[in-house]
Amino acid sequence: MSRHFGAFQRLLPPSAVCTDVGRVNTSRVDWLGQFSSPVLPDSPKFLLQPSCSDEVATILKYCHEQRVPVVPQGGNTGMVGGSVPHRGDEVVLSLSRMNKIHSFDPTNAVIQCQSGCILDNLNEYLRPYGYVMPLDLGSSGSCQIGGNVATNAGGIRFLRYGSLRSNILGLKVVLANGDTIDLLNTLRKDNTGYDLKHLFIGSEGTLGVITDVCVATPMLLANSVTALLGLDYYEDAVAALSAARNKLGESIAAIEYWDSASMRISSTTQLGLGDCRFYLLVEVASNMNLESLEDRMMDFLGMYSKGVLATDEGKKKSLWKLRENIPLALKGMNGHTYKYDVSMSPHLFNQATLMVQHHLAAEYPHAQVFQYGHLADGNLHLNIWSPTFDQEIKNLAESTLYEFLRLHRGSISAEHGIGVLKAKHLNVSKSEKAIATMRNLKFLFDPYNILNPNKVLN
Ligand code: FAD
Ligand code: S2G
Ligand code: ZN
Repeated sequence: MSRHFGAFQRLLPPSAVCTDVGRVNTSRVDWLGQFSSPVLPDSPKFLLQPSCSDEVATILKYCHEQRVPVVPQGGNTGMVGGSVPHRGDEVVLSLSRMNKIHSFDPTNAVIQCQSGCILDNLNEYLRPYGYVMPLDLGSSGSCQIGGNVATNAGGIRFLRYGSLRSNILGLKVVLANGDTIDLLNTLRKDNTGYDLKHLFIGSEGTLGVITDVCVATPMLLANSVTALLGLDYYEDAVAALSAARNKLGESIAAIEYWDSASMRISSTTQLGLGDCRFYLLVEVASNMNLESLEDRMMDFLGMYSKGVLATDEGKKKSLWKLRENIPLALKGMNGHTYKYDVSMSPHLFNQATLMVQHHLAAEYPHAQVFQYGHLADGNLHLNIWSPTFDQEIKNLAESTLYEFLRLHRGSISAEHGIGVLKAKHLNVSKSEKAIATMRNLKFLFDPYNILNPNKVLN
């Protein structure tokens, strides 16, 4: 790899080649600490951090010619091992220095920026204009819009603003051979041939490197009210989903749920809800005055015996913290967490969880199962914890859960993507023909398989 190091030094400005050991080492391990690569004798001891799409094009042109594998990396908060080297010979191409905001058009409500912009920073930039980004994730402090687009990230605002995919108006992408495709445009409507941007949204760095994005931005709403319900049966949570739609309609901003096991690790504070089996967080947001919004929520809450209402920012934040703490608490538990981000009908979440729990209980009584997620999106986050990693637990959990998904035509990945973690299981949710077509696309865009090899398609 040292000959390539010399070449990159010749091809790029010094600031684009990073040899800081700490930075290089952290770039090779994911947020969970579950994916990293073997350190080979010729594993790169540097990472590339270009400042613009031209430098990305220079890098990929060279890597294509020299068959050097590349891992595009945003905030490195991905959950499926897609953002770090897997074999050990890959060069990390970090987009972190590409964090410039090009423009915001308040008439069209469209922001144009480089892909290394951190999600929180974009929200901060938009707030004075009265707009927000159309997604929000627990990782918003470090995930980048380029990584969000590459994973078609979901998050807690999916219910309100739809998929990130539906809010992307344009992209600039550099292909594996160094060609740049400029699909940037701020038009809301543009039916001119195949909509190529959609091939790159959710492609997890395997078809091209996204360098710039155009995103439609929704208005920042004046008022919001948050409520937390305590429920004794899962079926009540699903029923509350329909009741919320009837009572709260278009003002619903988010609906998240979690079980008592998740609550136990997320918080110690008593909320006065007593012991509940499930929790449902419901948030409404609108430009209507706060009193009317509060009345609407009270009307909904009145249907339940255990609920708390929050209108002031501090109280709303503390209710959201209960949900956002769950992944952080899981990561903090000494042991191993097996994460399953899956899609199915909301009716089935608890059944799927109990089935996995039942299959594990006999042989692995120490394994703990947690269920939480984006209820209205049909997106279950089923997590299992055990004191140490156990391949048998992983195999048993996967065979049970993926069989359930096959039976109920669910998806093995709702929002986190496939990465390395699920590449072998794509056929649970996609037909052989569909996978073969994906392979043809991959070959068309990246014939030498230099872009994120072993990710998505194993
Ligand atoms: P990275 O992790 O760096 O990369 C992710 C993938 O995209 C990799 O395959 C990488 O190669 C590719 N990639 C990155 N940048 C580019 C680029 N510019 N061009 C091409 N490919 C690129 N995800 C959700 O969907 N919903 C959630 O609610 C959610 N909550 C989270 C909460 C926490 C606490 C954490 C740690 C993560 C959460 N995530 C969630 C997962 C993660 O934050 C998202 O997948 C996010 O979109 C990843 O963005 P990133 O910039 O960190 O990308
Ligand atoms: C979430 C990310 C973290 C996890 O919290 O909504 O998408 O634990 C997840 O899976
Ligand atoms: Zn999620």
